[in-house]
Amino acid sequence: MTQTRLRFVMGDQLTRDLSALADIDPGRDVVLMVEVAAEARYVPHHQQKIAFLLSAMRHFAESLRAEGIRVDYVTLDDPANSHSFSGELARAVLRHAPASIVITEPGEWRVWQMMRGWADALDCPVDIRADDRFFCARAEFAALAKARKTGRMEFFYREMRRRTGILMRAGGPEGGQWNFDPENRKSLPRGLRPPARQRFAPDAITRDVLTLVAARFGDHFGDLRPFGWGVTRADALQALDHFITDCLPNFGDYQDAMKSGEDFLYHSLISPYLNCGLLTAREVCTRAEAAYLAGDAPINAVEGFVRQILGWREFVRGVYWTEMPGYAQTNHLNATRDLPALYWTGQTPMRCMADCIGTTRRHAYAHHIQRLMVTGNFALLAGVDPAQIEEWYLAVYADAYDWVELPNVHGMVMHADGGRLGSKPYAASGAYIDRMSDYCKGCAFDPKIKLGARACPFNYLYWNFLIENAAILSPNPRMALPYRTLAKMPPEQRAAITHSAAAFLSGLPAWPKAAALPDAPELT
Ligand code: FAD
Ligand code: DLZ
Ligand code: SF4
Repeated sequence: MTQTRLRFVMGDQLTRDLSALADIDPGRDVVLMVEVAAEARYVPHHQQKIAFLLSAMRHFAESLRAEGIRVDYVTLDDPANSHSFSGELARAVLRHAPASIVITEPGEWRVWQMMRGWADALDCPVDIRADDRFFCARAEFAALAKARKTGRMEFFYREMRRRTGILMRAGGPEGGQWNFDPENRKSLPRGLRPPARQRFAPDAITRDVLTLVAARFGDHFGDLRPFGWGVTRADALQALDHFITDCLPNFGDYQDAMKSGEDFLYHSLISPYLNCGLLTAREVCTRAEAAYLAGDAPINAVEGFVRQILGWREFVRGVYWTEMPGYAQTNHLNATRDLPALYWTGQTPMRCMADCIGTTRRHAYAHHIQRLMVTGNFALLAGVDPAQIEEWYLAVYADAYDWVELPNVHGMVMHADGGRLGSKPYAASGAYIDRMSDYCKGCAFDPKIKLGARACPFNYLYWNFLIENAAILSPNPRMALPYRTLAKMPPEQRAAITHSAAAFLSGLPAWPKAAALPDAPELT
């Protein structure tokens, strides 16, 4: 009899076309899937994130079995479970004595390091295959980097448009320009209600998982219930349909808007599905392009959406794999402050922070501008240690894996990479949040006041950040404008800013002290 090949599929590889499942022979091969506590605990993942992944894994295993494929599935409550990938592979090798182990390369450097030791440790050949679910292969990005075509996201993105033909017409960009971002910065007009979002009622498998997660990880951050994420490919396709029909037409206009009580606005909510493999980037971009070609969504919306996936998502992955492991080690702005407890408690009188952390707690989700311009901006201005804020982002979002979280936080938010990802830090004062949201109305602080007890902390923290980092940031031509303004400030004003910031920051560890989290909005 021909010897078994063991096909090892991890939780973010739930794609039937995965390279590790190509050429599978149901008569000979076994798929191995393992639920292990190490993956839930290497950072303390949000309870909904763990439940989402475990339920999606169990449903994926069912769908393979329905095809007649043998699946060896180790559950979290299996008494013999060693609770690590390496330990479970070792046990599976003893069970199946395979001729080889077939795997798709992982999404995280941490697992990549483990994986490279498996052939020797298990004394079994390991066939590691490329993850071809991305538009740009790791080697292709490295080659583009050598050819100096990956310096900035925008040029990489244009190259990807040309290579894929997505949103291209007669060799040029559809709509006559590559980027419609300037049209995509509207705040939400009063009276415009975003559509109710589709959520998925837990089935028996998900209900079992919810019970398991509550018992084992009930001490982790985040509400476990209500749980509304889809957990199958059919669910994910339904969520995509709903987005394309009901939200995409307005996605561009209100991409940067924030509103309390509106956790999702017109965003797609598909990142957890994309990142665990239930949707592919190609099908998502194709669907959005088709909506544009059919006249169902305007170009600013469709281009804005495609840019996030074909541009940003591919770009951050490329940067991650070409720059790791050194990428995670840099700390360009020498930031060292401990992560304030308010990130876990959500208790703060700053309404914007309380709202964004509340959304995160309720859904294991916050949209991009909340992550970038509220919780991210605050960590940047407060000088939080990059490693600590990175761990928070990796733990709390259902879509977070190191390859995508790290460049966004280390690079885009914290500028800890010295500008590899973005040419300048996205630092902003309270005026930005006031313009793009309704958070400031009803906040204990006032975005128009610059100093003093009622001043919005983002105001003096912003100028203090510029003062503290002047030696590093002022030579950057893209920072010339704020540094010119700073240069015109009288010394006593600068001293007052420094004083207010120091007083605020030294009081931060004493928070939480006020403001309960906002009530959950209704989900339908
Ligand atoms: P939409 O707004 O509908 O966008 C569509 C899709 O574009 C997303 O699903 C996502 O796949 C992609 N996308 C958009 N922006 C980015 C980006 N900057 N990088 C990569 N992909 C992008 N995204 C993650 O998938 N995982 C993370 O761990 C993650 N961490 C982030 C941390 C910070 C500090 C910031 C600023 C952004 C982070 N992002 C992350 C990017 C982005 O915020 C999320 O992809 C997005 O909010 C997911 O919600 P959505 O599906 O509704 O996205
Ligand atoms: C995030 C996660 C969690 C919580 N649990 C598991 C698990 O039990 N089994 C599994 O295969 N994957 C899990 N994952 C996703 C992994 O962390 C992810 O596949 C790796 O980080 C990829 O590099
Ligand atoms: Fe946030 Fe400042 Fe506005 Fe309050 S005033 S909501 S702290 S930006």
